[in-house]
Amino acid sequence: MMGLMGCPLRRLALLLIFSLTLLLPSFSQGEGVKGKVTSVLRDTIKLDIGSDEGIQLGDIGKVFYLIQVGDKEKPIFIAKVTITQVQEKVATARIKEKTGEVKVGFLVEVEAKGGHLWVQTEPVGATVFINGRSVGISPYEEGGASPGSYRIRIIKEGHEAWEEEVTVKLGKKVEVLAQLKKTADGTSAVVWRESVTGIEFVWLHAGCFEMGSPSNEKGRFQDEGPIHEVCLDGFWIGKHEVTNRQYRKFRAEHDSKSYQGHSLNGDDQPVVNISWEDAKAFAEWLTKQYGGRNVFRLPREGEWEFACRGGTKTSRYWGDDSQEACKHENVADQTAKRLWSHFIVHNCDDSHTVTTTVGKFPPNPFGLHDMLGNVMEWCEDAYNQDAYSKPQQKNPLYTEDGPFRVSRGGSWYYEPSNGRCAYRHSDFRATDRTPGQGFRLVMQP
Ligand SMILES: [Ca+2]
Ligand SMILES: [Ca+2]
Repeated sequence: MMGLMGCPLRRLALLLIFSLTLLLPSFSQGEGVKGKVTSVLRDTIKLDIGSDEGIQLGDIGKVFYLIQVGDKEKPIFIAKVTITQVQEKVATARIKEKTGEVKVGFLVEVEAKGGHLWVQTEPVGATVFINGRSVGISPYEEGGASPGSYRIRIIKEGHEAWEEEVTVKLGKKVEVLAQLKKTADGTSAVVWRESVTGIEFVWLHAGCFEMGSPSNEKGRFQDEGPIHEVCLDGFWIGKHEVTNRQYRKFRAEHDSKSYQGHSLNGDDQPVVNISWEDAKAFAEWLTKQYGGRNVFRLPREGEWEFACRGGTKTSRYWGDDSQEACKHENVADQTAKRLWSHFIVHNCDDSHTVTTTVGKFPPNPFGLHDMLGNVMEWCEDAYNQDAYSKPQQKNPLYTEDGPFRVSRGGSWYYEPSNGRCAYRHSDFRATDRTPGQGFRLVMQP
């Protein structure tokens, strides 16, 4: 875990009585007078503190607000400064923002208005996110952080993601040390396991890809073109399809049922017989469990296809030949055909009749399992067959009114043409529940 250390909170309140007699003849220095501004040179000022209560070594990097003259309601200047050097009684500060002209004279008040956040990691060189925004590479320092709570998440390839919520207080230094654990399987994927349901999320870096399929792709449908470039911000996506066990943390009574006597309801089988609305409700519920600090939702079509391809350009993340599918995914196969002769199947045998335990088949290049096969996965988008003729390049989402929602990736139930990364299933309404339909979640950074 981490170490959280803070210096003793010390509020500096010093008084400046510069021009005191002119402005406030009746004002007395009082206890707060601690020193003076001894020089001002462009954006650098020197503060002669002259007291043990003055600015100390530990204040380097901190941000303070200086308010000149005794009347706080009508100060001559207010400057936001960062302490850059402390030598015995004299501190040097850099002016960051100011109102009015900073002058040499007695200090009215020096007040710490910010805190100091210092994020260190072992090993260094990890990406630091603060409140969902990537802020830099560790070690990372932020002087003058506004008081409040900060959600810090740290990721580094080959290591488990790390996160903690810290509170920055006025004038206090918060030091965060994240000791990153190497991933157990030695892969380079960054995985974060959320604790309410146990879903594991894999971090996908921002990137661009060619969305859609070429006109000569076998089994292709018209709505998969034209191919167009899509660029995405980084996001987290479920390593697996959501399982019955995970879904039942939300709705304990949920029953995924069975298909012709074959159970779909095992704890580690993917949840099915849930509508798009059910999947959305699960995401909203999980978001609420984190008080909104982590936001979960369905993948957008573009995110889903980017995740499925894993950097590949073939129709499947493992190649093109549908007869090879049974080594890589749970598809409609010869096992199913023997029971249900009307199935249109892949010409191979994966030995699973219906859904199987998630993660039984090898991952794609991004470390994601069952992106193709097992269950078809709901996406956030409304289905629009012409979506690609008016493409959105950045983080696309199609939300037009209409009853149908996109689902992706084929399943144990569907013919080979459906089991391609570019395939867009259009038949299901937001309220439909079927035995081949499940989902995985995305978590926003
Ligand atoms: Ca199968
Ligand atoms: Ca799937």
